[in-house]
Amino acid sequence: MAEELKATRPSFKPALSKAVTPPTAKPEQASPSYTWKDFQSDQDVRWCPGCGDYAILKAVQRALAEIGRPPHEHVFVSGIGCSSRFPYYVSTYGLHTIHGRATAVATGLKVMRPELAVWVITGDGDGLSIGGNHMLHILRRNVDVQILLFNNQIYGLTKGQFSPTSEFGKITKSSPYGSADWPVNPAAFALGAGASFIARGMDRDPNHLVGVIRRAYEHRGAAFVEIYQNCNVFNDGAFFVFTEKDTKPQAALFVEHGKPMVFGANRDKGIRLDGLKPVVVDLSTGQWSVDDLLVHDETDETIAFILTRMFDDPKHLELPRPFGVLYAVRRPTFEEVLREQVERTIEAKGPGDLRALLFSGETWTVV
Ligand SMILES: Cc1ncc(C[n+]2csc(CCOP(=O)(O)OP(=O)(O)O)c2C)c(N)n1
Ligand code: SF4
Repeated sequence: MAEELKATRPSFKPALSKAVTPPTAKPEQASPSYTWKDFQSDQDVRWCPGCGDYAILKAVQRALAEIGRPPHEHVFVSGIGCSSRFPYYVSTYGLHTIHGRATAVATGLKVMRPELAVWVITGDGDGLSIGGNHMLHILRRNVDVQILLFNNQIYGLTKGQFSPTSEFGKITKSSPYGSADWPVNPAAFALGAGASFIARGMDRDPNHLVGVIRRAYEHRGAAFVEIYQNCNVFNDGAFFVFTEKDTKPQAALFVEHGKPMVFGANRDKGIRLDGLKPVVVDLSTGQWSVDDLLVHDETDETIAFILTRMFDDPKHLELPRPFGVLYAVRRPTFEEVLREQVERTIEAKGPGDLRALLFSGETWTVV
């Protein structure tokens, strides 16, 4: 397998001078025909029956089949949590690392092996609590890695303590009188951290999720995908208002680049801007038409700000919750910048000599 990896390693030539206008997408892959089963491992899946993780696993396997790269060119890196068991269940390379540190390991891997597709699988606890600091840095550095954050608003693996995304007042075993924490808004956090790609999907809409995962893969740079995942054991129904048939049309807004923001059971509602404030308008009264609505532009940071801030309490929704690609812009990746810097320095100063460097100053012998 190691030989196969070496054989597929292309020469890496970053073109930084074109950093402002290069394509946002990765080059097309030759697409041998894979099915999702080619990405299924022989391991017993140890999630609780009914866990939303199963649907996400299947959606990722379907997306990998559509992407068409051979399994040995993908690496899944995870931290700790139920969701972080993921690398065992995909037949690709994988690393099950330590709590909150998948992003740090993935950064090192991508810098050294930029030709590999590197994925991070993390939970809301793993990625935003103990790993929040590392998440900030992978996003601002724009390492070309796909980050799939499974948000179930709870610690699943450790049996139901509140997490950084749990709602204010959440009663759990570790917050018997209600959590006093204001929750992290993951998409807004990603935008604030300087992410170049932000999207949201849900376990219960796998077709949409496959599309979002593919878009994340095609993006060059850190792609942050928040996925609503039902933990049916410790936090059942946390997202049902957005995912279930009867409430989803009113509660979820599916955004598409270049399209007006329409939602509702009969596509009879829309989002209009009042100054910079998004408001819901009724398209059935004749007062407003589709032409009055906000048109989604993935590259517009102000629109991204508005969309990520549409984060009402699900019990008292005024605005729908947006799903899809909220933001996508191209800027140089960390590994491109680093590699160009190394190449330029080697050109100017020669390849360097680590031993000579280590012995270049004063040295001591410790006895
Ligand atoms: C250093 C360290 N601190 C705490 C833990 C305990 N721990 C394991 S998983 C986890 C949180 C998991 O929650 P989340 O990331 O939301 O994943 P889920 O299990 O819900 O998928 C915690 C606190 C640990 N394993 N290591
Ligand atoms: S505890 Fe929750 S998140 Fe973990 S496997 Fe069970 S249902 Fe899934």
